[in-house]
Amino acid sequence: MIFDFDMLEAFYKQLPSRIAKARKVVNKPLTLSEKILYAHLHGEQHVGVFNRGKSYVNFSPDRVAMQDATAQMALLQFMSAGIPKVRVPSTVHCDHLILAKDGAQKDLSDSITASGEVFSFLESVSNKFGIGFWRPGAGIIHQVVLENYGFPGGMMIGTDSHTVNAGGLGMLAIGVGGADAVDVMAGMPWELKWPKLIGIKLTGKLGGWTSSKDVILKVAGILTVKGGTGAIVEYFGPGARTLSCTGKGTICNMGAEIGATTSTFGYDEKMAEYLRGTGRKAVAEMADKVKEHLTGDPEVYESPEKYFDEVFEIDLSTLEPHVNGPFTPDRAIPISEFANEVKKNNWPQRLEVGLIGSCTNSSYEDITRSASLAKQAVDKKLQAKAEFTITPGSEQVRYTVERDGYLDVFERMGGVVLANACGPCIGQWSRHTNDPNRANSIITSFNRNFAKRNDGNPNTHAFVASPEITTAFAIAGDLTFNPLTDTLTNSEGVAVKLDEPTGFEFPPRGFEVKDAGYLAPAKDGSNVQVKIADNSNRLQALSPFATWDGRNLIGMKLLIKAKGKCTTDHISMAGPWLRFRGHLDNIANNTLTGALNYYNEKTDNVKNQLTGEYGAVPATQRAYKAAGVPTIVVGDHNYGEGSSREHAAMQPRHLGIRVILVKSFARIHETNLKKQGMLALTFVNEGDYDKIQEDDSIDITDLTSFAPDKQLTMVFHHKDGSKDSIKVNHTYNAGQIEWFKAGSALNLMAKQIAVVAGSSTAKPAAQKPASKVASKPARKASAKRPVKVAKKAAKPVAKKAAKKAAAKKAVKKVAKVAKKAVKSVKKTVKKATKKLVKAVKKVIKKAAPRKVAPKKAGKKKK
Ligand code: MIC
Ligand code: SF4
Repeated sequence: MIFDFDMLEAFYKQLPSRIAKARKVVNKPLTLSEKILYAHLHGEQHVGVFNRGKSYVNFSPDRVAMQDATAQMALLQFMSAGIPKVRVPSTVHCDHLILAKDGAQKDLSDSITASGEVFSFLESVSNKFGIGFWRPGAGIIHQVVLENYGFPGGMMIGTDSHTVNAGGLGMLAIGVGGADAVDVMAGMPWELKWPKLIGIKLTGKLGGWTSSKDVILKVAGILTVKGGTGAIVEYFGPGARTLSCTGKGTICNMGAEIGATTSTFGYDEKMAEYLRGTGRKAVAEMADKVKEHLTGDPEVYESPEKYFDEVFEIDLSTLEPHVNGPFTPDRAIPISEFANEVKKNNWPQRLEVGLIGSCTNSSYEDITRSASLAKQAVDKKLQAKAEFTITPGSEQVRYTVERDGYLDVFERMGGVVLANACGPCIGQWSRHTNDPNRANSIITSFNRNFAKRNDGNPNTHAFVASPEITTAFAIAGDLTFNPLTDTLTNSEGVAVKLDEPTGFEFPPRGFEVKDAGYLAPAKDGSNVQVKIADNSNRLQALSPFATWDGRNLIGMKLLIKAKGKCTTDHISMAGPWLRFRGHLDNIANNTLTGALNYYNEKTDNVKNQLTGEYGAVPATQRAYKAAGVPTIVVGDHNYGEGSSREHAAMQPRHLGIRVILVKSFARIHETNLKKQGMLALTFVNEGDYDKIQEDDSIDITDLTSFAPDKQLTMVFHHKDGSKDSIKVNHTYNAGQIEWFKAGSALNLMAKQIAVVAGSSTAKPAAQKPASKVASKPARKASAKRPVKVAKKAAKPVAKKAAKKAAAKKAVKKVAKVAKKAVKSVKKTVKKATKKLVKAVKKVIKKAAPRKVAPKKAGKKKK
């Protein structure tokens, strides 16, 4: 099935002319990323030469995707914007709220019971507002998007950082917070800083044990967790064309771990093959017709250093499999050095669990290559020494691999097949362990491995590798095993070696699925009721955040100075807390509980300056809030790295924290803070981080002149009476400063919508003279036209009346005709008034600061 075909057709039709227009302005060869960016400029955005890393530019993405854990907040915000239907194709996917415990079927039904309230909320909101709904069990958002919605050259946003997965189909797919999704669903422009461009040239061809995952594991090692910040990574070169479409998806997916805005590949035969293989032959045909616009210009790839800000080259033929970790995804270790590293660092050598799947690595290719190892284990009489789990990415993949016998192979090796969902990847894992703090090792084919992420245990050493390497390690149960060179002893005491994995990019018998798990929304959702129970502890309607009072911030207390890594998992932990993602006040009770307090090196233990006592972060902050004392959080580099979850910005806002001051921010988190009306500031001199003391009172003394490109001044008043005054940077543009002033971007949007709706739904002519609000020309035209028409209609009536003046009958007739004429005049006047009201509405809409252009879902309008 092809969704939103009209939108796709219109997009490919207009693509050549849009790119031609950009070429005229830019006047140099274009990268693929630039082509897609220019092709998606918002209708009111001028086409210019934009400054990479500096210019804020408005775009019109083609679609929006939301997963259950972030969709709750996104949709609660959308509901309060007062718009009847989404204006671009949008979907919701239920995948994060499914707890992995006993295996697919039981886990799924238990989770539906446990989170039923949230799933039915999401289902009814989707139904009401025209959003496609993918039920629990349908699959992980990014796999479902790749299989159904991704299209070469497209631009989409999603409320999940791994939305970038769709780069595997040549899209620019970008992870955002819910408030950004609300903008796009409301038909408003979506703002992004024009990104920098990193080019990665791939040569050679993968072979043996190496897979696509190793490309991104290697890249993560090169660029580190912040090396991609503010940049698009564009892969090209002969090696790129040898990678399967889903393999490309894997590479783009884990690009979130280097902080990249997104990653992408040029359209090629592998993508066309994937489109055809997933029932979208017509999309491949449309893309084929404009294929020169769906990849970078030849000149760019011939001399990439002239067109990209940074260029790297990786030879796939010599690339080794890698294992990254523990605790950070950018600690990249080639397999040949891994055993030594394990010993040298004293990491727990025994592997307890191997987990394959997740949105990153759960394609047919991944599963069949891993299954080839599982089959060898069974055939060679090896039983897996570690626990082993498999999470298929979608019901389509699960159904097909089951049909083709692969799940059975895993089970024979001792593996447990989990539901098609995020499960252990996001800490939704009821791990079978008796000590939740025991040091131990696990290895996954997922993408993140921050402390506590998978099982809540801070001493779990989580490593990330390809599904093949993960499977081999699960069989061996030992991290010093190198599957490329070492042997294992089987149940008969014979030393056996695993052969290189083999698999299929596509199912030889094609994909199949009985029920993919999709629910289309109602055509007219106006009568659909969305209910939130008053006493719900899972869902809570949002109240608007307070507007700025126009004054400087004086006397703020330091809530916490976070030391080292402070990811969104540290700010708003997932796992068991996922259940409160729709209830701001409840989830606020986990705020910053994972952050390390600089002063005592403890987590969730900070000084309350009002009492001098130490306590949990959320409780301390609530005490400040109750006392009406504003607070500030100070942090290190890449603050807010990781997830797109806007809870990490909304919770501090809800609890009364006013400022986040750090050495640097991760992109999505910085935007989320701005959107929620917080002040996101960075040190001009990083060394000033050391000047802040635990008992400080802190002021911002020039907030009243908050302006773009103008530093702010902060004063730290220390306990001993001394003080430090420092300068801090911000990246707010004029529009974003308005968000701050209004209390949040949503407040501003609601205000603008109310202005438009308030004026345009005002009663026409009779009750409120339209002429009062209409522009001058409209008023003139409308005033004259009815009179003219009335005169015209009355003329013949007067003639007839004069001729038959003698006859009573005639008089009667005249009266009748005259009456008719008057009626017709009245009708004409009514029509004219209607027209006038329409014109007035148009005028009001134009006059509103931000246009809310009606856009039909499924149709792209530029
Ligand atoms: C993740 O991988 O961390 C998540 C869970 O998918 C998040 C979204 C979330 O926090 O809900 C992400 O990557 O954006
Ligand atoms: Fe789900 Fe994990 Fe992918 Fe996030 S990274 S979307 S939690 S599978």
